[in-house]
Amino acid sequence: MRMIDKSFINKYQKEGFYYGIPVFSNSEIRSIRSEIETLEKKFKNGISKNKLEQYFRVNGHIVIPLLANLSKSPKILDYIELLLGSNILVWSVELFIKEPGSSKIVSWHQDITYWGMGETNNEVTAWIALSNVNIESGCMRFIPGSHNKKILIHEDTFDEDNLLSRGQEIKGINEKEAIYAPLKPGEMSLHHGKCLHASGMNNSNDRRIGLAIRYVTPDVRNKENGHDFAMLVRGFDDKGGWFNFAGPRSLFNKKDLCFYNYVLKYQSKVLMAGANKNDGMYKADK
Ligand SMILES: O=C(O)CCC(=O)C(=O)O
Repeated sequence: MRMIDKSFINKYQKEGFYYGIPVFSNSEIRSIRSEIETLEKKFKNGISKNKLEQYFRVNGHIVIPLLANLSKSPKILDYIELLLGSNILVWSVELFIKEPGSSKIVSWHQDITYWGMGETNNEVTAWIALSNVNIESGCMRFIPGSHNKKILIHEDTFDEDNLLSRGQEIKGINEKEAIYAPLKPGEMSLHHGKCLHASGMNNSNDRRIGLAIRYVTPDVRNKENGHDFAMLVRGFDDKGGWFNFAGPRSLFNKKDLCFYNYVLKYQSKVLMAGANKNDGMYKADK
């Protein structure tokens, strides 16, 4: 493992988030962004029945080698290991894209509310900026210490401008307590699954692109389904609670696309439980 300034650990544990960790150089970020934008051009008409956005927003690591490989990057994993220990799995990889001037937002929420993992401390999101992500372009903001709270009540809004799967929202947050977490291209933030966070519109002239990778340990259990799917990226998993998979064979490989649909159906039972509609990214008959 590289030498890492470990002072972030205490702050992360106290506040539930940490931001501004440099992980990728400008040239690495330019190349990652260009690969993503090449995919957008190539698959502008979608992949079979789905829009490309489906695979960007949900479980991209199952079908897009670029996203799976990024989630295995030692530059990220060395930090995750300091928080979660040496056995690490990837549960989900997602791109959060806001076009310039778009009205897309993310409402106040706690990530693990609908994930079926209970109130675990053994889940961390690494969020990497693939563009300049500042207050103007709609960076995340967090409520320090909120990861120590229970899971709060979320209301489904299904608002079209909300990037979350159910438009879920916690009402009554005191915005004055929020800390903005701007990131330069290539920088990473880390947040705990119960830390309250949100993000605003992109009022800048550039796209705002963030890559969210959800890491878990072998001990985390899906309490609803009993099991869930994850990709082992460091160490080993001898706990039997995750169906481990190896990652994509190739870009949008047919077998991986079938597996993608299987996982989506399986997860949608938990992630959309209790919702009065399911016609978005977890639509079960995809
Ligand atoms: O990209 C955003 O603004 C929000 C992302 C988010 O909520 C998350 O990664 O948990």
